[in-house]
Amino acid sequence: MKLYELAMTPSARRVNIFLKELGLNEQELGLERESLNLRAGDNLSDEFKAISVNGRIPVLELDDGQTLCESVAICRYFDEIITSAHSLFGDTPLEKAQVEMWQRICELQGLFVAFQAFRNITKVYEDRERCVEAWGQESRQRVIEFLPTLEKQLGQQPFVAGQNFSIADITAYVMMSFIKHLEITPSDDQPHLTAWLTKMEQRPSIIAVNG
Ligand SMILES: N[C@@H](CCC(=O)N[C@@H](CS)C(=O)NCC(=O)O)C(=O)O
Repeated sequence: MKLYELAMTPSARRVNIFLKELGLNEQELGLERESLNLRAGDNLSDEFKAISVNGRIPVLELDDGQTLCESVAICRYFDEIITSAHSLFGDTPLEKAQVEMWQRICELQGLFVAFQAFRNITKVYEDRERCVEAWGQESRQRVIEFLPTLEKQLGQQPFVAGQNFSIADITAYVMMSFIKHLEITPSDDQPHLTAWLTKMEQRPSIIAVNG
């Protein structure tokens, strides 16, 4: 198996934190890694596009040549092939639905909006997409306006999707660490979000990935 990635990017970080949480032995699993230089356009080549439907990293290439893109799909694959007492996608029917709900909320209203803000404000990928500064600024504002949703939830539950750490925490944490690049941090009236962030930064999986 080979994971195409760029370790510092948010989408690769989602997969890498997930893998650390699973605690699997990458050597035993035969997991190799290949790092791409995205800014130089390694992912724009015909060769890469042939293995990545969305043209982005991360991509997991299986031993039989089949490939998976989309970070959550890759996490789900690892979750299914590894035997563990608890799934980061939830265990009971209700927990699974709650994790799915919060995962989608954090992704659709948080992380992807932050991506739009960063890409359109910094124009980092203007060699490959049209950038709209005003859309970037609007997206940045929408991220700020999403944080109270997390603050409210974390005031009622220890983790984003409820009582247990889940993939929703990984998505929310990756978003919170990424938005520092947009000069967004929790405000003084968001103590639960701040405390949860500190708790996340103490998790061995996150310490390992943050290096
Ligand atoms: N929804 C995708 C997003 C993947 C994505 O946006 N990857 C970025 C790095 S975080 C990328 O490859 N960017 C290069 C480009 O846009 O050309 C996922 O979760 O895997």
